Amino acid sequence: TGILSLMGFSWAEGPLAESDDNNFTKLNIPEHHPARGMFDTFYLENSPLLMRTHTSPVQIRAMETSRPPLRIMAPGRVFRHEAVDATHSAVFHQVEGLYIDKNVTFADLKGTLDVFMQKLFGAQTKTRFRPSYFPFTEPSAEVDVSCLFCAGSGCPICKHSGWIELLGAGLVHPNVLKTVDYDPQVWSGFAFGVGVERIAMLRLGVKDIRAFYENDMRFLEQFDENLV
Ligand code: 2U9
Repeated sequence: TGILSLMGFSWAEGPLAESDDNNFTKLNIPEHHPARGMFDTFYLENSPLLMRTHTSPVQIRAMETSRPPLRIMAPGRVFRHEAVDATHSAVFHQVEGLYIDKNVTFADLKGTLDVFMQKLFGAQTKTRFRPSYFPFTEPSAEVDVSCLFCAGSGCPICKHSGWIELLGAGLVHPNVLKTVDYDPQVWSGFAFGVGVERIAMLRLGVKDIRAFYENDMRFLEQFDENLV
């Protein structure tokens, strides 16, 4: 978040229990749409709310309460009802970024993520964008970074591909802009998301995401707090 803040993104937060509207419908994921299956959602009992599956509702709230241009990051805890293993936790953290202005293009997204990743992992870091699908972005991409352990030449950590999958990103879908009353003919934007534990595991060499949540002080105390 320090890097994003230097790049002009301001910090935004929101509630962990969210409305279906803010978590799904306004992000171009209508009720009964199969894309809802991408997110394994915890629904609350005796309440219409759900546990947010991403921090995107924070940006929806920000867009509803301010006029563009907008440049915000949304760091925070998210919830997915899924099987827990070494690389999956039902509770984890994301940082999402959102930039809305006139004439924002995919080139702006690529430049921003290039610099973000270079400042995070080192100046030699390269990015690779692969086509993907998210309901709230069009076009959408999965973003790989060159392997920080072998600099792209191939090693067990990148499974000899030279690349590590790290981010999701894309241009904000016109339907999302319309929902918050931003004219898609005037405004465009990009958004991206990244898992915080995933970055920490790569940088610190942690092999099991569950270690972050077991509160073993011997594990927690071994890290320099300025690194994460
Ligand atoms: C608005 C519009 C669009 C945020 C985005 C992703 C792609 C993404 C994953 C990365 C790893 C979640 O933690 S993870 O599993 N995120 O792939 N997130 S675009 O798009 C937005 C957000 C807000 C209003």
